[in-house]
Amino acid sequence: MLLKCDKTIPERKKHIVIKGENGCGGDSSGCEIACNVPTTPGDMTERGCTYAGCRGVVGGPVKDVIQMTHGPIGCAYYSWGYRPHLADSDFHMKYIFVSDIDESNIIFGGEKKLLQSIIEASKEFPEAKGVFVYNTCPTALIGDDGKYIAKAAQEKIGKPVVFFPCEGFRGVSQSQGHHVGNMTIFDTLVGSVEPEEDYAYSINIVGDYNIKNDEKTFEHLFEDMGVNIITRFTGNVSIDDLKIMHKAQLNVVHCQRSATYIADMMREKYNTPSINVTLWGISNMSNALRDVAKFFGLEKEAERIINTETAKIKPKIEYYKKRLEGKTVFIYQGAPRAWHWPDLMRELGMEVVVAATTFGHEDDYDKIFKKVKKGTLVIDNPNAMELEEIIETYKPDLFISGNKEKYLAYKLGTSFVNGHTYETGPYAGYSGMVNFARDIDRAINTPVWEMLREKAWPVKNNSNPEVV
Ligand code: CFM
Repeated sequence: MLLKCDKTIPERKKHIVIKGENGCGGDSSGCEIACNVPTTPGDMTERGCTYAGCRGVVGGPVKDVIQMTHGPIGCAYYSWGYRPHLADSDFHMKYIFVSDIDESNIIFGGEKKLLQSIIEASKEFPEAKGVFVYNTCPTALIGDDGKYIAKAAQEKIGKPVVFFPCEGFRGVSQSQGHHVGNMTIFDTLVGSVEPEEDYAYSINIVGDYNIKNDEKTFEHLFEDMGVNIITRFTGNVSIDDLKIMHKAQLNVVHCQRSATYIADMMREKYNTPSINVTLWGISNMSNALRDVAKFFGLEKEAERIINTETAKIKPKIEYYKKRLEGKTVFIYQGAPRAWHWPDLMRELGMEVVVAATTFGHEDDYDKIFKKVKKGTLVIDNPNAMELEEIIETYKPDLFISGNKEKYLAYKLGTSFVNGHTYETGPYAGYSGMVNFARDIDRAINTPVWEMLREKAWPVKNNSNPEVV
């Protein structure tokens, strides 16, 4: 379908589908939506670039390496500090490193400057265990050989220097950057050391970035069950952990958009099996523990933990459910959270009426169509005008989205929860579910919205806003 604001971009029609209409069956059969394709020129997409997906999402959380951008200072500045992928140290969040390419380097080349930058940074921070170098559009376009420089720098400083060919223009969104990040880490680090220890009952958590300490909500549950976590890919992880990932007996894959690649590569090379899980929500967390337990024969332990943990949070969830029952939600996330979270909404008695992703692929939309009800609007890569029209038309009780959309929601008098960087968090696991419910309750039921809406709605319904 085409929204009113899209008259000048008819290409958007293929990206907007209502479940249950035009061949998109109620059982989700025949639901087709255009996705993971280039954005139409002129359409003000909210997508990020390949560099953003590689530097910001996959490589950036590694806590003990120098995170070096090879490019203009702006690329580095805007990749710094916006995503709370926390760790038990803050080196990776506190400092920003860039080769600072300028006009003269564009003309005469930036390779020397990159080499100098790596050497200088590693002298300044001798405690860093390596250097990750991320390529950007300009340095790729002028043909700098970053891979060669990384090799030369590695010999000079005696520590791993990993070059990520993640120049921004490489893909249609940040999703391509996830892929480059996975492939580079797999090719350069995984399996580069062979420790002798016993790795029985060991797993990797693949595709969790420890947003606002999400991992703290579920790591201890797996450990209580008798399972060791070797590597987190890549939240709160050391470069040393990435080197021994291949020792795990099972990959437990959480974000199935940004990290399935490495699990697939490990299956092929090391025969490491993997299972997909969702670590948000009560029944999802329980199923994740059950599935991992089944693999290791620890079913009894899993049931013990599930019973204790669910009993602990039950009264709180029931309290929030009473306050949230029947509320409608618009979820717009990068991709997987738009299909992970309808389950959570259901557990709180709420219903998703619109679901959108910035860079979802076909498999993400398949899952969304399976999880949402007939009549739900599903939209790919929405722009700000579309978001505004949707909020005004559907008037959801809650909009779950990110920093870019936060103030749009507030201006339209709509309750908002930040699903990317979290208001408070963490939101994963059992205890995180209580935080999530609390933040949703605060957002929806705070009296300030009623007062503001009285002022906001008349503006929205007035055909001549200047006179208001
Ligand atoms: Fe995976 Fe993510 Fe997401 Fe993602 Fe992201 Fe994120 Fe996200 Mo923001 S890795 S795809 S690129 S779950 S930063 S921690 S919240 S868009 S839905």
